[in-house]
Amino acid sequence: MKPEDFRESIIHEPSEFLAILERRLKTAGSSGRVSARARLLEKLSTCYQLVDSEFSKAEAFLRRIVELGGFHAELFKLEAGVEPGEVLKRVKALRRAAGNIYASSRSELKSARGERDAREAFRAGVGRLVSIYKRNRKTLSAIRKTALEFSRMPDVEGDLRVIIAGMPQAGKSTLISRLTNAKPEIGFYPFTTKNIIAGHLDVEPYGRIVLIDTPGILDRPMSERNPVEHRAVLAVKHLADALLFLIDPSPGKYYSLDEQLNVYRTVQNMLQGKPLKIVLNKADATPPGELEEACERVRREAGVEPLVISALTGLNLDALKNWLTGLLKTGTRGF
Ligand SMILES: Nc1nc2c(ncn2[C@@H]2O[C@H](COP(=O)(O)OP(=O)(O)OP(=O)(O)O)[C@@H](O)[C@H]2O)c(=O)[nH]1
Ligand SMILES: [Mg+2]
Repeated sequence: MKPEDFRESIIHEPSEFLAILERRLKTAGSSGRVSARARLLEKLSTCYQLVDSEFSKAEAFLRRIVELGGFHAELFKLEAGVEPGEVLKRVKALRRAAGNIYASSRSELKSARGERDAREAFRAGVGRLVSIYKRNRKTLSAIRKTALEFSRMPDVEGDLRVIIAGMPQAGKSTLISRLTNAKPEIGFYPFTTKNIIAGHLDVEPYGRIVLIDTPGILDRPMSERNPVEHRAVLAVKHLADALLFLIDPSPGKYYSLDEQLNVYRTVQNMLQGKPLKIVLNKADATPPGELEEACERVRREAGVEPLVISALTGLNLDALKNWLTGLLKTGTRGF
C-alpha cells in the first residue's frame, strides 16, 4: 500500500463540502429545461450524488483501513477515537439512509400535484440529505484528517525496516539525517519530531534498508501517553523488523539513564524478540568516565553490549551500518 493511494479517498472538509453543495445547487437544473419539476429533480439528484460520492469515498477509505489493520487501523483509532470497523458500519448506514431519502423525495416530487407541492418535496429532500451529512460532520472530519495523514506518510517499503526509537532529544533525527537522504527537523526541545519520517539506505548488493525516525517516548504508563508518543509506539509495534534504541548519556541529557532504560524495557517488550541494538549517542559530548559508566549500566541492566556513537561527528557510524548490513544479509525480516 503506497501512501499516495490514499489520495483518491480524501473527502472534503465538511464546511468546504457544504459550500460546494450550495454552489452546485444554484447552478444545477438551469440548462435550458423548461419545466420547474424537471429543474427541481435535477437539483435534487445533484445534491444526492454529491453527498453519496463523499460517503462512498469515506466508505472505500475505511474499508481499506479495516483490511490493512495493524498500524493503519490503530492510527485511525488514535485520531478518530473509534475503531475503523465501527465507523465503516456507520458510514454504510448513512449512505443507505441518503439513498432512501433520495428515492422517496424523488417520487414525492414526481407525483406532486402543483409547483408548490413540488418545491415543498424538493426542499424537504435536500434538507434531510444535508442534515444527515451535517450531523456527521465530526466523523467525516476525522476521516478526512486520517486519510490526509496516511497520504502524506513516508513510503516504508524496503528490504529491512529499522525503527530509531528513544526518549525525546536522544539524537534520533540527527542520526537518520546522517545515515540517509531524510531531512527531518532537528531541534533542541523535546518532541521536535511529531510524525514518522523515513529515509533510505541502499546497501549494494543486498538491498534497501528503510530507517524510520520516530517521535520520542516518555517514561510513563501507556494510558498517559500523548498522540505523538503513540505514533512512535505504533511504529515499533507494527513496522519494525529491527530497532535502534538511542540513549543520551551526556551530562546535558534531558532524561536520566534510569528513565531512558525504563523506556528501553518498554520498547524491548513490544518488539517481541526482533533484533535490537542499544546505541549510546553523543559520545563527543560525554566524558570518557561517564561513557564507560553508562556502558556498564547497559551491560548490567539490559544484558547487551551497547554501541557508542556520535551522530553529530560521525563516530562509529560505520560500525552501525555494518550491524544493519549484517541484518540485511541474513534476511532478518520475519524473525
Ligand atoms: N553533542 C551532540 N549533540 C547531538 C548529537 N546528536 C544529536 N545532538 C543534538 O541533540 C539535540 C536533539 O537532536 P535531535 O536529533 O533533534 O533529537 P531527537 O531524538 O530527534 O529529538 P525529538 O525529535 O525531540 O525526539 C540537537 O540539539 C542535536 O544537535 C551528538 O551526537 N552529539
Ligand atoms: Mg526528532
